[in-house]
Amino acid sequence: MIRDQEILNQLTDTIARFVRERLIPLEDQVAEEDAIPDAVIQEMRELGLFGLTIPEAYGGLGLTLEEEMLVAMELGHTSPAFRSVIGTNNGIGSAAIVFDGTDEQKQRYLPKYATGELIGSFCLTEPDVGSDAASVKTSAAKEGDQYILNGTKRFITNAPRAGTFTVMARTNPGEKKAKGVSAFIVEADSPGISLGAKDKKMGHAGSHTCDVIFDNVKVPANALIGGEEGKGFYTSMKVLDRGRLHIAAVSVGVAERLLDDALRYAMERQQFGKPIAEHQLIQAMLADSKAECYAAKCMVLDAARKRDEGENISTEASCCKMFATEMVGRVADRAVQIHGGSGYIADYGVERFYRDVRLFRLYEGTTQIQQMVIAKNMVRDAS
Ligand code: COS
Repeated sequence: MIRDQEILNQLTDTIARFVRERLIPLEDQVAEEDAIPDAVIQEMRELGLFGLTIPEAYGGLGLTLEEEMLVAMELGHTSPAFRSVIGTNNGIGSAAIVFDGTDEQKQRYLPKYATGELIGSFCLTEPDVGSDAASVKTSAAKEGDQYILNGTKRFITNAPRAGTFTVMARTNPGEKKAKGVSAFIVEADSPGISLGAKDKKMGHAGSHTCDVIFDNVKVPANALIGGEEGKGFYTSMKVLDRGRLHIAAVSVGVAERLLDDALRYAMERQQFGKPIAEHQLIQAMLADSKAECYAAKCMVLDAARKRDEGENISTEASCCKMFATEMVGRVADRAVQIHGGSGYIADYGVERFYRDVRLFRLYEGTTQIQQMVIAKNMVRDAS
């Protein structure tokens, strides 16, 4: 749903200009230094980028899902590390509170996420708990009017900058699966929290992940999201439904960028006496990429519109995540191929995107998990 096309156009135009004039020129520097300049983060705050999805009542822009998808596609036109900085506040780092938080939790945290004063991170994955997310081992034992958290969370995006963690922990040790898990909002300066070393990754330089270790961390009872035990896994699945669609939209944006770069190169590069864009085997790669990117874009916008109308889009979100992230993998591979030997050389930036997009098929649920979700829902709906 688009509430006001003109206002949305102003927002997407502003973001497109910011991406083109400010972020793209910094891509090499960010990759080299593995850091996003503080000045850029401050500009993101001023543009309201940390609060895109936070409801207007709490100081955000309250974008509908369709609007968010169009913004995510614009942000996809540059290195994914830039989007990662604002990604958790607009997605997995705030959504549990937006969807299921108490009024008090919303008042306390959402305005600060919206301004970017506070960075939110999402702690689900653990060393032994990846795809089988319902079996989290981190424990939250109730003692009087507080909970004591113990456990380690792994690959936590933005943890080194985080002010809060949404932590999925087991409140009922007798219940080994989903129903035993609760979600907590934990402030990063709570005694007993420590961070592991920054992970060395294949790509996404400038965006940091690390372990978050909880050692007898005491949190007040009102840190329980929604105030009810046993709801944490369900909350995290709702958070991921939305997050998966967002990753699909970013994948479309990155594919558009790669295709622009590949097309421009193919039109300039001459071989056998003419631009390689006039050779049919290059044209096939351009055309396949264009069609697949267009298909992913249509899927993402259709799923977003359905959710804006109140439909459950768990199946569609997984379809979009699976198709769009696999699509951008193929497009990145073809972009390298079209660039030939130059595609393998860092100066052109294509190899960096090739490494960056590999993550999209892994995080917020691997392609195989999306296949499981889709097929499981199909069987359930047909039963
Ligand atoms: N929305 C709301 N509820 C959901 C849901 C959704 N999208 N998906 C599942 N549920 C509910 C189910 O209805 C079920 O409810 P009941 O307990 O009332 O029966 C419960 O959650 C458990 O669901 P299910 O039986 O399907 O759970 P499984 O343990 O089989 O696993 C998957 C579900 C595999 C989908 C889940 O563990 C998953 O998404 N794994 C990947 C985790 C991931 O993406 N990690 C990335 C790191 S976070 S950045």
